[in-house]
Amino acid sequence: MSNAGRTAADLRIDADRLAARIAALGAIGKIPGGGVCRLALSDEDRAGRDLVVSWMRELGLSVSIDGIGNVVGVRAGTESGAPVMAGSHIDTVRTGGRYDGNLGVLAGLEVIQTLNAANIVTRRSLAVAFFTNEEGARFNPDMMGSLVYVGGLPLGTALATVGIDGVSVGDCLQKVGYGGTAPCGNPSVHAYVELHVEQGPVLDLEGITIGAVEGVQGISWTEFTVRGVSNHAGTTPMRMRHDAGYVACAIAQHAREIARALGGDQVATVGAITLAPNLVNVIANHAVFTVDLRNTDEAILQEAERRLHAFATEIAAAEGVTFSHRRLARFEPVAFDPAVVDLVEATARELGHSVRRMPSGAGHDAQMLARICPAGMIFVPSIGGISHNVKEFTALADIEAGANVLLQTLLQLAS
Ligand code: HGY
Ligand code: MN
Ligand code: MN
Repeated sequence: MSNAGRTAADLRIDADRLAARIAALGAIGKIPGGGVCRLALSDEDRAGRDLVVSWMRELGLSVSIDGIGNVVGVRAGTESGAPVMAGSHIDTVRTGGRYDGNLGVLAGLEVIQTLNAANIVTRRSLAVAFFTNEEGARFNPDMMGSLVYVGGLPLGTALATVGIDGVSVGDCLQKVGYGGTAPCGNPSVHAYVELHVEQGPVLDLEGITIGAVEGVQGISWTEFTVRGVSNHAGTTPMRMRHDAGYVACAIAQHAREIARALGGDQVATVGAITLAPNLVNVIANHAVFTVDLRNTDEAILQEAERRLHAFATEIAAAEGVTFSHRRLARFEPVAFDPAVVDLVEATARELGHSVRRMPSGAGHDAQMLARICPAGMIFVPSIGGISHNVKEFTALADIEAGANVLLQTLLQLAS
């Protein structure tokens, strides 16, 4: 497919070139089943960062790295001033797919390469960014890098954060060599658009190609620590037990009950749980587990949190154990800029794609950029709604459609 002689509005990305970059990045940290494990600031993350930065430089972008390791590549426009930015993340969860985050960054590079090949210079500068630790799976909260970028989390606090493996963000940044010197939040951003796989089942089930994302639901992550009394599993009468494992599992079961009772968009997940001493014949005296609650409605999300804590207090008292809890992440629902949502929807239509408006169930860097500039997102279908799973898959035709919507949306915003 050649863009020779085409006007900006007729430009199209090169899907095979984009697919090749997705495959090349997906080979770094690859795990059986076609997935990827590149936990934030791991050696695999560093290797992925090095590859993407090398592509940024090959495309002539001027690359800056800030104090939390966010990387921004800028392509100058004919006018000075804040760039229009495309971005996402390239860190993954432990059982990640090759599209979550990576697609938005690599599609941004594909847009740059398409414009370079067509010798088109936009009025506003363009930028492509990847933000540190979007996933929050190793270091809480998620969207950490973009939250620092928009001034929502002090850099020092982020650097001091200790991860699930006992090392700090700051130490890991130094180890991987991405503790940059650029001030956080530079450059300021004129508008931000993120292409991302939906990670849910809606577009695939409805046979729709593009999601014009209206906003992101609220997120509440809490870590509970329950302390009981370890004792012999065989000799201890039930009435004499103070079983931390039982209380943890009861709270996990109740989280599911809360989601069922509230219905609608309410979701609840206990994704991480560890018991001690974690032995078949010893009553657990220690349990640490996480509860992820989300809802598009802030008031209902607060009600879910209230019910969870009320139940935890009640069941702990009844079992004679104590518990403490700490907040790992808490973000209210975010609405994207209506003009950007309209633009994504109209652009998808103009390119002949089916499109629908929808919320995002997952958190994204776009929800942080929305604090400092008009922001929006473009979704493409996740087959079977599968994500955070090695079987995550999006068809190349949908990737091509999404990347072309990104190209034309960025051109509109930068012209
Ligand atoms: O948890 C999330 O929604 C995102 O994947 N960080
Ligand atoms: Mn993501
Ligand atoms: Mn993710």
